[in-house]
Amino acid sequence: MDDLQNTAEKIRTMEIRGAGRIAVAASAALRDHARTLSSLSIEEFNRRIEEAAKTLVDTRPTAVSLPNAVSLTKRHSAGNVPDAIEEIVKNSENFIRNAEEALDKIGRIGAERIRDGDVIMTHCNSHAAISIIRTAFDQGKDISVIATESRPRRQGLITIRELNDYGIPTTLIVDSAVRLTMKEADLVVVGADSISINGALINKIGTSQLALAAREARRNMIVAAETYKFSPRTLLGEMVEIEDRASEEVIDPGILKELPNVKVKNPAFDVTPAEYIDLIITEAGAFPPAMAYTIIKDYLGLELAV
Ligand code: RI2
Repeated sequence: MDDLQNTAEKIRTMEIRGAGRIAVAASAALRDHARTLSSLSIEEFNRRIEEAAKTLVDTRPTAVSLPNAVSLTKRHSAGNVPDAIEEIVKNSENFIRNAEEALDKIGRIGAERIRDGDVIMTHCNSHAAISIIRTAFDQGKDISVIATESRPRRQGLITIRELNDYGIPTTLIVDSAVRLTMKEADLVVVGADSISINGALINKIGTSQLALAAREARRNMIVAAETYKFSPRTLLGEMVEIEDRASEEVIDPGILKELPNVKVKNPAFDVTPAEYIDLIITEAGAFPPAMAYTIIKDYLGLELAV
């Protein structure tokens, strides 16, 4: 297996996961792949780059960070291969640097919303959400976190480990305890896999139940999302596809075999309507979800939609 296929496989199996991490890994894989194609004609080079881009994008369908990263990395205007490689390498370096800086900026901007004494509920494992929590903690705010387990892959266990290592007091709950526990939280901070033109959030399955419970308990629902997690394709009316994953993630295949009348449904993401979201923290500032169109237009460029 070559390096590109290897990265694609790691994204597909979720060895590399998290909307931001898969975007950075895909951009780096495309950059390295481009470097191996230096002996080709420009036509063949372009064809192979398109092929590689498709291999990466096809690994997981929901997080728009992946196609956005690949599109921003692969575009070049060169008429020869050395210049094309140079442009692609530069694109990738820019993308990866901006992605890293975005996480810090989101942390700083988001921490403004966290008050001393706040209890923050979070879901799954989001580097952007954790950046906010960690920055608030580093500022000396006395905060604590309620983290969901996030079945079926239990990424909540990654979150509690990270928070523990930073020294942030954390309580783990099962996903079904969200509503009961919401009254103990002051606000919710989650990440994003995609944000559509109408400001809807597509994030780990169960996010919308946090949003419902937060609304009911009158708690703020805050989303931490780099601008490259906004979906230009939704401008054209395209829906964000919700990834259905294998039943083995939910139940032991041996047990399922004994139950011929049972099937398993394992959607990996859900949609939280814009009305349930109070604020989206990006590296460019804090926006209400109604500003999604402007963010796509100003920070991504409308040409990514086609
Ligand atoms: P960051 C993850 O998806 C979670 O849904 C998380 O909220 C989102 O990506 C954003 O994560 P998965 O890859 O980019 O675990 O903020 O399916 O790390």
